Amino acid sequence: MDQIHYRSCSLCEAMCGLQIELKDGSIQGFKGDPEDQFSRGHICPKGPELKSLYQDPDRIKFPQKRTKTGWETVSWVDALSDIATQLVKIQTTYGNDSVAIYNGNPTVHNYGSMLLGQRFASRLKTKNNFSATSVDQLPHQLLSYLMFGHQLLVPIPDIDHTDFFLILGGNPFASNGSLMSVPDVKKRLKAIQDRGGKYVVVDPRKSETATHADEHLFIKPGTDAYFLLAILHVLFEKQLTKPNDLVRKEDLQTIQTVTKDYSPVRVSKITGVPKETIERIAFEFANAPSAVCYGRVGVSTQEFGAVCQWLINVINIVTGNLDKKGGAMFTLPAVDLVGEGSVMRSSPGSFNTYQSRVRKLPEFSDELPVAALAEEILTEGEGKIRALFTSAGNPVLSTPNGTKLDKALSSLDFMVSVDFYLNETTKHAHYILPPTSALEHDHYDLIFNVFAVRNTARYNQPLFTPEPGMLHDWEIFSDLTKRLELTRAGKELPKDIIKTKLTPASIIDHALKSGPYGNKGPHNKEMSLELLKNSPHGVDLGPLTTSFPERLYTEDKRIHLFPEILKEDLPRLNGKFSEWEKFSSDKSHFLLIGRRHLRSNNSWMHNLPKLMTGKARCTVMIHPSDANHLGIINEEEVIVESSVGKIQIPVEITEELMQGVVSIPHGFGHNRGGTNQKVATEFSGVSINDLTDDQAIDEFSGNAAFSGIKVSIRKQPA
Ligand SMILES: Nc1nc2c(c(=O)[nH]1)N[C@H]1C(S)=C(S)[C@@H](COP(=O)(O)OP(=O)(O)OC[C@H]3O[C@@H](n4cnc5c(=O)[nH]c(N)nc54)[C@H](O)[C@@H]3O)O[C@H]1N2
Ligand SMILES: Nc1nc2c(c(=O)[nH]1)N[C@H]1C(S)=C(S)[C@@H](COP(=O)(O)OP(=O)(O)OC[C@H]3O[C@@H](n4cnc5c(=O)[nH]c(N)nc54)[C@H](O)[C@@H]3O)O[C@H]1N2
Ligand code: SF4
Ligand SMILES: [Mo]
Repeated sequence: MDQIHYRSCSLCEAMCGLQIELKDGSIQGFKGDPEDQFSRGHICPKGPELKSLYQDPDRIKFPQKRTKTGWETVSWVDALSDIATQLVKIQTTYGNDSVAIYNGNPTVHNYGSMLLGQRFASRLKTKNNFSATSVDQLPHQLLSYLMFGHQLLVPIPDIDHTDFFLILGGNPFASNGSLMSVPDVKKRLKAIQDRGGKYVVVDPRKSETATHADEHLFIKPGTDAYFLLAILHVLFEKQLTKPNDLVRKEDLQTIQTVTKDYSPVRVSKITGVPKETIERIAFEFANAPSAVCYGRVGVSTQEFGAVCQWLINVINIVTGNLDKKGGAMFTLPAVDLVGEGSVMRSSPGSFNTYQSRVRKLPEFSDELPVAALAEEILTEGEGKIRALFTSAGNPVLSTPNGTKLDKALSSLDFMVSVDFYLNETTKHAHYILPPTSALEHDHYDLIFNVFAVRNTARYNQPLFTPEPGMLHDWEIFSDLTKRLELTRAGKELPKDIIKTKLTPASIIDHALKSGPYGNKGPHNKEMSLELLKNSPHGVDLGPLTTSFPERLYTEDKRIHLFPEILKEDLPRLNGKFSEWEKFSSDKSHFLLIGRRHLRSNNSWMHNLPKLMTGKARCTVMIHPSDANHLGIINEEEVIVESSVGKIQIPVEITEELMQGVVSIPHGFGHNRGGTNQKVATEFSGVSINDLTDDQAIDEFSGNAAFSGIKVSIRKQPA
């Protein structure tokens, strides 16, 4: 029987609509859903591979227990009961913080895992709560919390209406956009040009996005904060700023004073961006009918990640482009995680209310920076982490100094991983609890609708029924939460999976109805789960609209243009500038940056054969003149060494790279043994995070600083 199934892809942030053709229950065709008004038929090569993921012979479906003789399949009830017992025992003996949690990136793409996983985490009551946030977008959320009063009030580029788009450290051609859910980004960027606008990319590499931009500016990795300060310097100097009633005059004056030191002349010397270019960009930005500055991974994960996000917000605000059509705007999603009074309002945030034990790194929103995880396991003393619970993450490959974490994980008393692969991280677990894959469960995008360039809502049912006895992420967490409570209370543990009435779908149904577009909400509209079930292509809720001051959640209802606490970071910023002034790139040291590829997804889609064809991807890119100087040729294997480790990797000579800079993608390194991902192992590559340093962080926010790691490159001994 022929049938068509519609769903939203959950692999990256773009939320493309998929149209899946079935014949007799098996997938015959996969394409973009042309009727999805948000993605308009767009799809990338990863979307169809949801099928390969579903069919992957290496995918684990039932609980695995590590024994002396290898992995053994065990029953859910035995596994879950033992886990609850062990966790309670360890916490009773060593305190709550002795059990740590790490949540990886796919958690935020899986609403069931998010909703019920958070409940489980809250029951564990541990301060040692880590996630991929602190190797990614932490600075954005921190600055939204400090400036606008809520960590999820993240300004989103109004790409469909802007006239001038300034992109720093983002490569949406490869990533399909981030903190800017934007399917079909190529067409949307092209449309800016077609309507007479322009987009400019600031990046140490002439990326795919930069290649198509109106202008690309090479910048020395890690110096973006100074570039942004110089832009502001010009804006103030040339009186190009616009008033904003929500901003305090004193803040504006203090910022103006700070920027005085960072003239384009001084800044050009350390960033590599010519003085005239900085001046011109500032003019063009300020004079465009609408403009937006946006910084992503390349500027979030650097030594001044927080300062960068602050300055980006300041530039948008003082040029009159915040909360304005064509500028940086805020979403109003159908499930509102931000609005006061919303049933699903998430915590506005918190900062530095406690610190990590060893290095005293700051907490953000009840989480500690993951760069501290390894040392918290390895450092003896009270409060040491003895057990770890990971879900949907692979921190051995994704966090700085993976080698150290690898070692740390092997020393744990107890570890549990919720994941369907035996990978570089989960191989250390005592239990692997596998959830269903995307096509086997329902989907609502709780998080990426908060970051989307249009307001939309979409709910899709599962395509396939899981094999009998498989569990969804949320079912695993739901049972385990209850089992933990029963164990603590000294009660007998049930011999069946503990089912509850509270399902992810029931939770969002309530939120949809009482949300901004629901019948119990402020505007009495029709939004509900039922409506979404009857709208397989999703519901378009229109373009982003202005929302301040109503949706501004600072206590005084004003924008905190210069958060008091951030002033403490200025001496460090000044100090580093002087260091940069002295820094001269000798030819033996390079600044290392990362990159993404359209057909990869962090560390975990390397086991899907169709995505691994083509040219080798895990290479070190280097400029021809640098390669020449080192006497190395294309495809030659070289040794790249940093202060923490060294790897061997083939060379890819390309003029895309700025001189003195080299680039290696993250997520590779499937050669560690003990895993079971046959395709990934065949294309193993090496891990850039065996070079990145867990001590290299943005000291203010605690976020990892991946951009601009100092490395040396040399030929292999003959
Ligand atoms: N295909 C694919 N898509 C993905 C992912 C994936 O792995 N593959 N991952 C997803 C995830 S988790 C995320 S967070 C997003 C990230 O989405 P993006 O932020 O768009 O990520 P990247 O493609 O890594 O782009 C980062 C860019 O920053 C540049 N860069 C590095 N250092 C610096 C610097 O110091 N200054 C400046 N100005 N630029 C710098 C790099 O050269 C690179 O071009 O992508 C998501 N989408
Ligand atoms: N050097 C360097 N390092 C980086 C980055 C960089 O740019 N440079 N980028 C960083 C960024 S932005 C991010 S987000 C992190 C990502 O880092 P992580 O989140 O730690 O790692 P992923 O590679 O995304 O691993 C995801 C894991 O989740 C599993 N998984 C997939 N779907 C599901 C699901 O539905 N449920 C469950 N339970 N498991 C699932 C996969 O099998 C895989 O094991 O990496 C960071 N690391
Ligand atoms: S761009 Fe992202 S959401 Fe769209 S099909 Fe590709 S992976 Fe899926
Ligand atoms: Mo990410």
